Amino acid sequence: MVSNLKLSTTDYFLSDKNAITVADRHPQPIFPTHYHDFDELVIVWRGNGLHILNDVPYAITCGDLFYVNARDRHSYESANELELENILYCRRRLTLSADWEALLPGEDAAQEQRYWRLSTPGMSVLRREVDALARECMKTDPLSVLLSEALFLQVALLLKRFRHAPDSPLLSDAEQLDLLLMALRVSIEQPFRLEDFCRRHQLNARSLKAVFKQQTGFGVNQYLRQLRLCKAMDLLRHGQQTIGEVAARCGFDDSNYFSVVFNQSFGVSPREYRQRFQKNQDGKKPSGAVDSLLL
Ligand code: RM4
Ligand code: NI
Repeated sequence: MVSNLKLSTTDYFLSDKNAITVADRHPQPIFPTHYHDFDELVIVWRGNGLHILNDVPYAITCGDLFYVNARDRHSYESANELELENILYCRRRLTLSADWEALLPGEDAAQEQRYWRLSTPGMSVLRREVDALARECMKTDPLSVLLSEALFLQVALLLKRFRHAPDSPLLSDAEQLDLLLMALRVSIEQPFRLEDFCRRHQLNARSLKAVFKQQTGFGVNQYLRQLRLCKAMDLLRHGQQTIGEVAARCGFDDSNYFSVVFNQSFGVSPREYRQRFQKNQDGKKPSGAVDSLLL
């Protein structure tokens, strides 16, 4: 069934000079199939719904980005607390010289060029920029019209910076680092293989290693060893486990090897280390700390 509902520029734009208008849809209700004589960018902030674009269904939620062209047909068939921003724009009114075609996939673009994902840090940057654009679009004087266009150009560029194809988890260096640091913390007890981790998250091991070294000053295994030894120190200071148990809790399956590594790092054996911190049987005070990590 072909829908003939057409939305017109005259109903949505402030004047015939304004090239952009920001329509917030907080919430976006269900909306029948339609097309427009303007183009629109859709940024989904929260909630979920079913978006049908050119007969292709998309289960949408926060971080989804659509480039909808004037002649594309789309509808919102269901909506649950769906909140989105519609940035409506009129290509023929854009006056700044920029490669708009490359920035905003046009009529000839493939369907895959119309749907992207935004990273979370990208979303927070964009919220601010879209708000500024929304305010500027509310005015009709020539300066504001031009400034709206400049802000729109900025939004279009930022979308390109922060978007990624839906099936590629393009995480920033900082996000990759956070993910790895978290994974290492929960791997104190179990073996950790960077290659497996990278395969699971589709990351490049070589570049992640370089970022890790640059930001922490450690190699990944060196850092993991320090986490494990720290945990061992804590257990030896405060716990009652045997040395074998401590070794196992810190990811060493061989307690002799654990003792060698511990000794190399602190110059004392785990047993001696414990004695320095825990009261002797006869109630004597502990004799003092070995603090410096000789890593
Ligand atoms: C509707 C819906 C449509 C958009 C119009 C302007 O609520 O979001 O997609 O074209 O607003
Ligand atoms: Ni629309």
